Amino acid sequence: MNDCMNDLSQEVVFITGATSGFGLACAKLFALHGARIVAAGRRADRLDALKRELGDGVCRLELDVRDRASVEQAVSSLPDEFAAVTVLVNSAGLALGLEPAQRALLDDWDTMVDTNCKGLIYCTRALLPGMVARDRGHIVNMGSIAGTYPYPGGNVYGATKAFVRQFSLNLRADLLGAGIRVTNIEPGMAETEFSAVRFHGDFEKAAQVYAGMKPMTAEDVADAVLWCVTRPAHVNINNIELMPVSQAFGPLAVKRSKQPGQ
Ligand code: NDP
Ligand code: 8X3
Repeated sequence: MNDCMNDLSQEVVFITGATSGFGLACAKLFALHGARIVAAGRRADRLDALKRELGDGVCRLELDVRDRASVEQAVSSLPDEFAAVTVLVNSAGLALGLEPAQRALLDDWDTMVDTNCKGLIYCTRALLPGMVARDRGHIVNMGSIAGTYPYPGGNVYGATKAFVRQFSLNLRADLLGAGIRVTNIEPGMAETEFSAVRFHGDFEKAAQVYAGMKPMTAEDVADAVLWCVTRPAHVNINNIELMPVSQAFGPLAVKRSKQPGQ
């Protein structure tokens, strides 16, 4: 990192999920601080809009992170000025459904594992050798409080985020001495397209999730990512857990029976 901690003009930041929510907010914030951005996502129109807004400092990458060959090809054919990626923000991800495990759709479970776990490791594995060769890099993974605290219907989504937390810690173990930092960000409720995606496009149901409370914004989370990346180079933020003030913990659930002892 530069002497002037918020001058990111030497950074190339590869962001997955840059078409919406946290990834989009990170793209705008890091660009504001002078970084070059590789913006990855599936929706071409969103990438075009971002490119129009941020200009030549953005390399648009139409990419499905679940497609391992495409990830490898995209990373190996980045234009010269974007090829030496210094920061990877793995934000692409999703929750699908809130049904109990016995009623959840297996296709939804597949999609969450393929995106949140496999997509994240494909991008990480593709970019790590370059970072190690240059002895410089920072991987920021988007976990979730759902990876730590269970809740009904969180089943596979929460499990994918527990994977992200442990993978992040294990990366640190492997990368000791390599000058690469790894951070896991664990947000609670933030209003993005997350709930609309979770409820398969039911916007009314999605809006109810945030009714009568003040969720975090994508910008709040991007601010935490920027803070981690702009710490002095010898400091690694392992984990950040952040929640809206209006979200907290409940007691453990107990099933009670009218017949004592059952
Ligand atoms: P959004 O739905 O707003 O953004 C999700 C992003 O992921 C989109 O840019 C989408 O792009 C991208 N994405 C999804 N699937 C793929 C894929 N197969 N290939 C490439 N990109 C993909 O949600 P958030 O910004 O809220 O979520 C970002 C991350 O943060 C996720 O990992 C989520 O689990 C996590 N999170 C969210 C919280 C919240 O309350 N919002 C809280 C805690 C964690 P496109 O569709 O264009 O491909
Ligand atoms: C999403 C956060 O609280 O909706 O990862 O599970 S929460």
